[in-house]
Amino acid sequence: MLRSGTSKASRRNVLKGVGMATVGASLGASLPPVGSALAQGAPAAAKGPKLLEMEGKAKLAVLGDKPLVAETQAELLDDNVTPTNKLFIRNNGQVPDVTGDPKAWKVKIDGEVNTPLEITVGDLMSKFPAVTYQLMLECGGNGRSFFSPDARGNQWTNGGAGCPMWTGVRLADVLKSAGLKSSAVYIGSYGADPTLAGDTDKPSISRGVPIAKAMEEHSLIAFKLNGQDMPLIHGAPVRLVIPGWPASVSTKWLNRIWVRDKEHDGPGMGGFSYRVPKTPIVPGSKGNEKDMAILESMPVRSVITFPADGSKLTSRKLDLRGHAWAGDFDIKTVDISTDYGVTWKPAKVDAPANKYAWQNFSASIELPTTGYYEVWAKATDSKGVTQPFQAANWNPQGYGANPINRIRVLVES
Ligand SMILES: Nc1nc2c(c(=O)[nH]1)N[C@H]1C(S)=C(S)[C@@H](COP(=O)(O)O)O[C@H]1N2
Ligand SMILES: [Mo]
Repeated sequence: MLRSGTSKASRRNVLKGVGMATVGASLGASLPPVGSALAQGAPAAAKGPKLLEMEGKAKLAVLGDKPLVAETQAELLDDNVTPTNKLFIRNNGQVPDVTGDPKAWKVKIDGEVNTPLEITVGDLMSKFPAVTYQLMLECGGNGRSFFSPDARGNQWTNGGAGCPMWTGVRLADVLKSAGLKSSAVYIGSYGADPTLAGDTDKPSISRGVPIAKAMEEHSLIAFKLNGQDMPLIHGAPVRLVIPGWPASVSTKWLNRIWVRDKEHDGPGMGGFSYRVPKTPIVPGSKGNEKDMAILESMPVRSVITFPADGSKLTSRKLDLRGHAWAGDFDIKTVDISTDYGVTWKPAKVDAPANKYAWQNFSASIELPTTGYYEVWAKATDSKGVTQPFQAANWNPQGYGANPINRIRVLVES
């Protein structure tokens, strides 16, 4: 059977209101799901996903309990700067015990360096200049639910992403102070989180990036999130933030950076993990590990954050907005269609706050009649790469699904 690449969650969706300006009340859960094979709202379905109950966090959609994984519903991604309470959560193991003076926490820098260091957070803060940037954090599996057939893993819609403010020191400054040997080609990083089974002597995940990426000015050892001390769930007291690439390289609870003379080989670096096929494979097939390449830059993506999927509108005039981003690259254009992709109109796209920040887009559209519409958004990056109509380049663990974004609205007369 041929299936569309819509999210499983969205098929359960029904129209719902968000109670704002031109947006009326909910149509209610009594209506059958609207026939929108391609719509892809956040999984706020009739029954709905389990919602996160955690102090300091919004009611994010829980994708998994053990380990804890929660995504941000599209309408909760509306802020220009993602508030801490709305930032998605992705753990691979357990949350470590982080007690005692955060400034005494140690990060080891070893491997291909002239002077191995064991540096405290206090020294990191006092010896290196602090910088603050708005940086994308996006799970490598973001969009996975749009793959058909299903790919293994957490069924993210578009909410495994956020763009908060991060403060920290440049990873480059720290690596330079240890002195990189000419043999240094890659870093592998480690956090203090025990595995799901509770092991503390092996990492739950340990990924890394080539030295060139680590040395970029936006690659940080971060100690603040939105101006506050790093929350425990997001990696206290310090974490890596290496924007543009799968967030699995942004190690939380950072306690070691191993400078390598070859590609890092920790858990999460081999097999089908964070890898995509070099040449497209048959969807649903096993694939061959040898034909996979490490996913580096994340792909181009757009998300309409207002109105919410399933909104009931009281006017044909719709002021919509959202964000678009493209890994290591900028967004060139975002186009909007209200006729299933037959015609497109350009949205207004703002410049990013800094490199690696998402870009806001907005559009004022006039829907031709009352009734049911899908509103589609399609971003194109600075290389001219655009979002496909369906999740493309299927792969066993489901990375890089970035189909055009679709929401449903109903305009009442
Ligand atoms: N130590 C450690 N770091 C980690 C992880 C983890 O499980 N352990 N998960 C990674 C993955 S897969 C993602 S998507 C991001 C999620 O960061 P967040 O929970 O702060 O949103 O953290 C990354 N860093
Ligand atoms: Mo992730």
